[in-house]
Amino acid sequence: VRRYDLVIVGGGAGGCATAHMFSRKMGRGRVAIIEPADVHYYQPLWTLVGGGIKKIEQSGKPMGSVLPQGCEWIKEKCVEFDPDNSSVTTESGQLIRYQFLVVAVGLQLNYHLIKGLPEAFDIDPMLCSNYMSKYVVKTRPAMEAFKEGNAIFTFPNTPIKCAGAPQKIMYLTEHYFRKVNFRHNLIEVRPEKKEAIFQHLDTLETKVFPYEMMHIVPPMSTPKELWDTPLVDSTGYVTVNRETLQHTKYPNVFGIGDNTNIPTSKTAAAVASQTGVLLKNLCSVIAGKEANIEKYDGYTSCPLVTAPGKCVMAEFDWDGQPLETFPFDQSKERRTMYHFKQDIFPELYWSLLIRGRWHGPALIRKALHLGMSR
Ligand code: FAD
Ligand code: UQ1
Repeated sequence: VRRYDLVIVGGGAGGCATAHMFSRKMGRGRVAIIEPADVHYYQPLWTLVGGGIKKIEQSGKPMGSVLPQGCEWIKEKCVEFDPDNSSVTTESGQLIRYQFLVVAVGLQLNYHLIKGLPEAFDIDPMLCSNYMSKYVVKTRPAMEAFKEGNAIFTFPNTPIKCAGAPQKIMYLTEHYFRKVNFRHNLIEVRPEKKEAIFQHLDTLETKVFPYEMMHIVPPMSTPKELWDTPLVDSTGYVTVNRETLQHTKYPNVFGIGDNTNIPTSKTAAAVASQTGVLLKNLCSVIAGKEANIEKYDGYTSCPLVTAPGKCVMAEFDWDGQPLETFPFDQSKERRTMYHFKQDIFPELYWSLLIRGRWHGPALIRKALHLGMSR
């Protein structure tokens, strides 16, 4: 049995930032991170990889090079959560005990819930999806090979990460774009006939659409290892206090990022703001005090790339109220905002966010609004 003061499950945006913040504070050997992946991807770049503007290699770094040195990396999947005994178990059966736990396993992509997938991706070059490294590289070639017919862009019937991404790729394929059918859920792909079967969410009627190309956004859920644990609600999301990030039943457990039930749009920008809150509140709990030092305000953001070189920077909270950083009209398409998306955010992500040193733009927003903003 291994024991750590703090165990973090998941080494994506939220988990990696948490590992850095707390191994700095707690010292060498006290923090462990459980993460099976070899590569850490900056997923927001995939919109531009799909659009043919960046290369897939530019979106990833070896996991070992981004996780902190002072933290123990357990390169495995976590398969059991036992919060009543403050322990987790890895795939090889290692039991790991903790005093404090941070859950940051992100979202699972459920392509398999669409009949014919994922196999159809290997059969038809005109099927693509910006949500996975293996399929995002198919998007640009599909656009180029597209001649005429229907280009279909799907949006699933579940919460998803970066809800703006399905439309960004549609804008980037804009001239081929014909017609949008809302409330239609993709349930089957027949690559041999180039047919997509959709079900209407209200009438449950099914409709067959011929497609020439199709960008698929899969249904998403939390990773299955979390289901049926006491950490999650009936929909599988980790139940945390939306302001403090502390678990609602287990005070020594916190959650961050896409896998939580915080009612805000799931983005890395949201994760950045949450890291600052997690740092203060978990430190307070470790010191034997309450988790009420800082409150998350629901900040999230989605740079909507509308064309190469153009971007609308949408920033809002969990009520959909704008929380804009810059003192100009952000609802306009701007080249400067595109520059943030393409060049500044990737840099900010690798050099600060995943090292726990970028807690979102709140301070900049307040300064630029002369203290008049929330
Ligand atoms: P992730 O970063 O997904 O990390 C989860 C980690 O948990 C992974 O490393 C995974 O291997 C690991 N894991 C999973 N299961 C287990 C397990 N059982 N045991 C151990 N480890 C496990 N955000 C923005 O802010 N702006 C954007 O423009 C933007 N665009 C996007 C475009 C696309 C195409 C995509 C896919 C995402 C985009 N996002 C964007 C969203 C952003 O990438 C996510 O919100 C962010 O990565 C969430 O961080 P996370 O730590 O919660 O999860
Ligand atoms: C952000 O902080 C961030 O993290 C580096 C992103 O990358 C994933 C973003 O896409 C956005 C929009 C932000 C928010 C920051 C500003 C300055 C608008």
